[in-house]
Amino acid sequence: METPVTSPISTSRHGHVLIISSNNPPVNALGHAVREGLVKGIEEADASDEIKAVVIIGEGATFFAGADISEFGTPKAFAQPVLPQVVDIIENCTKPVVAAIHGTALGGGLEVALACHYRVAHPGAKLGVPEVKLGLLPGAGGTQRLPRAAGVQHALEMTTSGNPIGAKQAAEIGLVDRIIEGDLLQHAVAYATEVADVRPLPKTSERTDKLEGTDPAVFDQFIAANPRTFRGFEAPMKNLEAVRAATQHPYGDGVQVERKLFMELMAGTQAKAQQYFFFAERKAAKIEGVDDNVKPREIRKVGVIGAGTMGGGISMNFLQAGIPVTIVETSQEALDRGTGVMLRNYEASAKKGRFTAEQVGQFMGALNPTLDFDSLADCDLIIEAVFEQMEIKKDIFGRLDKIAKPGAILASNTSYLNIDEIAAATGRPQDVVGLHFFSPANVMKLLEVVRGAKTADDVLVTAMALAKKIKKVAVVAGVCYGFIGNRMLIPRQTEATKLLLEGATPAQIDKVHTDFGMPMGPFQMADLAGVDIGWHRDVNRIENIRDALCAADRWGQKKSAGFYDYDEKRRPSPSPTVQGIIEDFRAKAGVTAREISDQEIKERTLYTMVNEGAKILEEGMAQRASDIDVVWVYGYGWPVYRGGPMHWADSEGLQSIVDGLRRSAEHMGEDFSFSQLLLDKAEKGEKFTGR
Ligand code: 3H9
Repeated sequence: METPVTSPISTSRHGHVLIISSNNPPVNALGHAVREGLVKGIEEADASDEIKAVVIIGEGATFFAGADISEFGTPKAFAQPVLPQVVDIIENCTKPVVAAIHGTALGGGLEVALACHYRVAHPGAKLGVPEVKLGLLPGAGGTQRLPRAAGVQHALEMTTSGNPIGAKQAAEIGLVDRIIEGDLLQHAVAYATEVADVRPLPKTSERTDKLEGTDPAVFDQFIAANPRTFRGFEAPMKNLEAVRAATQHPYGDGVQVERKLFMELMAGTQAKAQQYFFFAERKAAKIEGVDDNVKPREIRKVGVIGAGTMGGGISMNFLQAGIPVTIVETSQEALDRGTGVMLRNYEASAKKGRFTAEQVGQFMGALNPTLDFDSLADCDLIIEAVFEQMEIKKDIFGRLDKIAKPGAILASNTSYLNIDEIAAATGRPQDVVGLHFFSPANVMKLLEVVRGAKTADDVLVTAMALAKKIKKVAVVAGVCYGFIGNRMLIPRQTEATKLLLEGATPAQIDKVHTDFGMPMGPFQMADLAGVDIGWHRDVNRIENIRDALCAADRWGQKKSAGFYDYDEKRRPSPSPTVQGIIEDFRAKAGVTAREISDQEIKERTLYTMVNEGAKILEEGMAQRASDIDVVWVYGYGWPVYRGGPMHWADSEGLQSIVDGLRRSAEHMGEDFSFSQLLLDKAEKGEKFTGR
């Protein structure tokens, strides 16, 4: 027996108003069945004399959050009616159609709303066209209707940034006709009744008022004012081109341009990578082997040990999420310095309009700075953020074991050290977990959640839930040196340094990375983070170029000298001193400089990272290849349009990665060994990431 297919779209009548409601959880994505149902709903309205107006509304959490991304690349995406047809059918309805928006009207969802004759919205609603973040552009008339409704400048900002705006701003710029405080459906029906007889029907596609007099120079000015938006990414420029077309052509022709640009983007590798990454990010939240029913522990108060850069940044996350923080230091001076930095950071954000002065007051008011370690006793989660020394950490965890309340989660922010060893310093290893924040911890979105051998499931679940609450993207990592992100930096750093000796310059190596799309190369990163990290002045041994730089007081940007020289505006230039140091080492090692190709740099610094990622996977230190990609995009700025190292390797072809590594193996010597998983997958023609 066939199961009856129920449509996610239902219609009901309220007087003379037809209500078309969509029930397609979780986000009312505009999959094929929804599109079909919407068209049927409009046909019903057109066919009935009784019906004078229509309301389109979403059930559950939201209005339509866009096209169904999981349909992309499948025949369903092209199954009729496609979204461009649906929006035209809505706009051509003979009765006024009102979009009733709550939650989010995103992408195709906003395009549906723009095709409606009127839009009303709940004050908390958000409206936007995030397609650019998926490597696309609004492909259902959005690039043509948006500038007509909101003007060219807003359309450019919204399409190229992908960031949504709130309902209030949407009303100010003409995207929303009325904000509705009370029951959305009831008021939307009343509004529809109010406008039922207004003719002609206001059609956004027919408007030209906001396009008239557009200065053709605005497009170049916009590009010049937003260079970072356009760097490396293909989609922002095509969004801009589509909006420009709205100012040059009548609607029907503009839509043709939009379609062509949309299809070009859809066929490209960037859109594939960015869509892959959308799902990768969401998958990262899922923990293998943990039952869905495991409930998180309640976290009402957080303790942080150490008020340095990390401890302060970590605390800020919780304060902003409304969770009070007790921060502990060993000296009043360190405590005052740490809280002073936090306050200054907040004040700087307030100046930029990110927070109000009142919010800053609330955040700082919820911070309890103290020298009394015992005042951590009532915290539900305590995060240690002190020096990277095992003995110190063990001592702290031993003390915590004595004072923390039963069930409190004890976390370490270590970047490299063994969580199991730290946990063994307590009598409750099940409550111990690694929470590796990235610097600056109040800004960087990544959180590595390090799962110890004995970490309890509910501790992991709590860490993941809390990450979401403080707006981080969390990835589960196993216990190994450097976890996922920093571990993959090691081969890159090793080879980059060796390449200097063999004949490359810091600038050449960095350029290969920045041309690839990374925000900076290995040596720019070293200068930013501090060349002296991990350097022991007291040992006073100069074994490598880094030691020599440190001994010459070249600690990086903070000293205006590192691998590069820096001027007073922190602009780098190649350093003859560094070149001299490199040449000295070369001479001592008896190495003759040779010409190094960019391809070799790529093989030894990027392909080796893929190889290390494969080792991490085969050892079970990451749950899935896509988690590694999430770490690198959010933790180190790997260009999202390349999907992350594992997805990128897949798109290059694993065999070509293996071939490149084989070519460079003789130069890498004993520092390099192949991941068996990489070799196997390459041989079988498999991929790491599936898509
Ligand atoms: C588009 O519209 C193209 C058109 O212009 C042209 C067409 C011709 N499709 O994020 P969450 C899933 S492009 C399919 O955790 P939140 C998501 O995978 C689209 N699935 O929730 C997850 O599944 P699971 C433009 C989607 O509350 C679940 O829903 N629109 C879609 O933190 C919950 O998601 C966008 O780019 C989708 N469109 O945030 C909007 N959206 O539970 C993309 C979500 O299995 N979506 N899912 O892991 C978002 O930004 C956020 O999901 C949203 C909710 C803000 C809506």
